[in-house]
Amino acid sequence: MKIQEIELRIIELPLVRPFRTSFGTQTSRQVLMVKVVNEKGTAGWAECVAMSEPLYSPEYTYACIDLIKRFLIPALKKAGEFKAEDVATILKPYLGGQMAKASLETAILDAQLKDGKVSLASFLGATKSRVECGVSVGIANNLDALAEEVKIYVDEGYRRIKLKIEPGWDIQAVKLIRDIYPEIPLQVDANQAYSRSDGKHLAQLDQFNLLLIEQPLDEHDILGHALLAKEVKTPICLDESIISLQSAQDALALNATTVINIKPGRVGGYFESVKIHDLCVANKIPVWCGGMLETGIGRAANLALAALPGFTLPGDTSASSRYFKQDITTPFVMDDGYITVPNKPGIGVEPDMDFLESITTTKEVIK
Ligand code: NPG
Repeated sequence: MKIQEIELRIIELPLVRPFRTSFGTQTSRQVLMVKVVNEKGTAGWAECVAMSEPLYSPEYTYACIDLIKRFLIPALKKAGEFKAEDVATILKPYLGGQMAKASLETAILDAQLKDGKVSLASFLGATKSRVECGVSVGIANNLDALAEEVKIYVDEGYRRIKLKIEPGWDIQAVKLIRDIYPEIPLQVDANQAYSRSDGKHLAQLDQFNLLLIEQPLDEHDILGHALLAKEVKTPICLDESIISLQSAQDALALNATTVINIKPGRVGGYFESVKIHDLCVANKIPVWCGGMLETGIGRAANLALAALPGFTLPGDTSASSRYFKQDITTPFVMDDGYITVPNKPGIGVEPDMDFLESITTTKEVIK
């Protein structure tokens, strides 16, 4: 394909309730939407999962826009004609920027698959038509509020609960939810909030039969995670540390992780995600699909990935209503704890343009 034009648009979507993690509280989701139009006039869509501030990863919305405009689009234009499969190689000289790169690659892939009339799910090798849904529960104001929020999700049918934790909001919160729901699949996510000396403290979580502890330590501290894995019995799962196939290989070789959360934006796209999936399948490492408060555009693509056979744990692939009163696509609805994987060509969904325009804060078209 050849690029005819690229539209970069920032939207601001309010969240149904504040989402607090160890790195901050979000009340709305700022999203960079990327639309790529190819030489046939076919439009492909993707969203960039970077947040408005560099709190979860070094990338943030305006840095992504700068990278995309200043370096990535010119590199693609210089390449002339290419396929989605070539995008990562074309952009490789520019270091980092996985989220920005993933958004371009995915929009290009969406257009390519639409032209070829192939769904992203079948293109990636999906074997499931629906995927099991988990939900991520933010840090609450108090234990009563936590129990109340978890009850809403359990009643809605979510099949796995993930509690956000940080020092001061961990053992008691987990004990409370485990006491109320002795059987429910439960896991925790620290977003790097602990340090190497917290091993004994975190080992107290072993009594609650958790599926995993996600990213307890700094993203660069692979050795620390390997040491921690010797102190706690609960499986360690890396998220922020896994930014590529190489980092997944290293973390596995060093026994720093026994479960991996794959987020396509964090690793530079869906091709890299499938490579990590395949590595994990070959090593009998369970994987699950993470979430970054995606709109229906990003959610659709994540569902396609989560339908691959190695995704044996429920992901953060919640219904649209978990985060948004109104989504920018037809909302993803959960039925009996599952969401149906889109099967139309490309990512399988289109934005509602009227609604998209109404929540757009900036927009520019690059020819
Ligand atoms: O369901 O989309 C979702 C959110 C799941 O907890 C979730 N995401 O650390 O994994 C995370 C966290 C996150 C959200 C990270 C937003 C970065 C931005």
